Amino acid sequence: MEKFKKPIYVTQPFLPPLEQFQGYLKEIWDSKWLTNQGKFHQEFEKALAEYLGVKYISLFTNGTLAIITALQTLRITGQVITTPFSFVATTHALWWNNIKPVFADIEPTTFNLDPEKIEAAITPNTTAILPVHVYGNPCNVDRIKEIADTYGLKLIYDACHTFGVKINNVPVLNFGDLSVMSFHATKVFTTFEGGAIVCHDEATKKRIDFLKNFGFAGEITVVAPGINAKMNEFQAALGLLQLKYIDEAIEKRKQIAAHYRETLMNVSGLKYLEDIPGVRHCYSYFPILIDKEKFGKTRDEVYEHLKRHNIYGRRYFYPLISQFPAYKGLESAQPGKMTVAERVAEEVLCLPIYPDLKEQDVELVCSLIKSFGHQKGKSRNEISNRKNNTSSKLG
Ligand code: T4K
Repeated sequence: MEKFKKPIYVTQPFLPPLEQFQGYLKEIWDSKWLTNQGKFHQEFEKALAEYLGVKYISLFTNGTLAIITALQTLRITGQVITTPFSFVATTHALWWNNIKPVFADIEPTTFNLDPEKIEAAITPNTTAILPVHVYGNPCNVDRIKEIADTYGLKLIYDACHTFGVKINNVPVLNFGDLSVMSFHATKVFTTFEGGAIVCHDEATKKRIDFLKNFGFAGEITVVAPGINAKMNEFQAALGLLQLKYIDEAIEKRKQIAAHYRETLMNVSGLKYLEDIPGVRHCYSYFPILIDKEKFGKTRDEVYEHLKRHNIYGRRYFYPLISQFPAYKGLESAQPGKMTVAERVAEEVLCLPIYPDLKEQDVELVCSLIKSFGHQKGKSRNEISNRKNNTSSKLG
């Protein structure tokens, strides 16, 4: 098959019309106010809280500094239970706070921390739980809250994949003591780089705001050894503008996910996640699991095959964080302890998904995958017949 002329990456940022951003740039230029709680920072913070349906939010320069600061905010020490199946930044944030990560296994259905494994990992030194809503799919928030309450543990969610996600109309960000977001270029909602912490009371927001600004509580008052993690005016201006387009962007992602699901349906050896009833998803990633026996090829073979055709899927999250040199010596990281996470990390491949991805590109990715395995699954004709006969999910 002919190699695509233009590479297709796992993601591509969704950007508003440049002319519209230029208006914001002009204002920044004229005011000469570039950062430190500027006009756009204040406006964006307010508008974002409203959009997300949360009471208090503090903007950050990126998600990693936001997780580090979230742990500082609650003065977390000792041991924290977390998932090995995430981007390294989740665990690195613990390391930067001199906290010992304790890894627990994930659920086979959502790839999120398994509540029962959390409970089994609790020791007298455990102070908090740091789960991740992986790929934007909500954790079992009720059961995890029950465990945190029972054992008196703090609960910080890494919600870096979750933008606008709701469970039965309740924002997922409202669960836990704090939730941390990322607005990196590869995320559903981007401010170039960026992040935020969501909290539930004014006093906590105040502490977060001090900590992200070197600990300053006034011109000459420093209340804590804070860091510099402030979002600047360029990021905030882009955020303000992005809010106008985000619903449209998520809707397009939803259509792409539906298209993948229809086209890859019934391919032996391939699995994908379904939407969870009652959940408003944001479709940040489209992971598939490849069972090498049933599919006839390994995940890495499929990954390389797509690469040869200029399609760059990603093996998020392989290797597991627990397999990196900084963490692999930990007792909880030993091979064989997290069998679900180990299997998922070997089988997962995230396929390209972003609002501007074309229908024919989705078809091509799928047909390259299907023709590579030893079972072809449904043909395109079968699929288009199905689309004509049923109400299409693509609308
Ligand atoms: N917690 C979780 C669960 C996270 O996933 C992340 C970040 C964090 C915490 C930390 O949040 P931040 O501090 O980053 O705000 C990317 C991102 O850098 C990282 O933000 C993200 N998770 C992670 C899952 O993915 P890489 O190294 O895979 O990105 P990169 O540069 O290879 O980009 C992937 C593809 O995206 C490229 O092949 C092309 C496309 N791309 C990328 C960039 C940067 C673009 O089209 N435009 C761009 O500007 O880590």
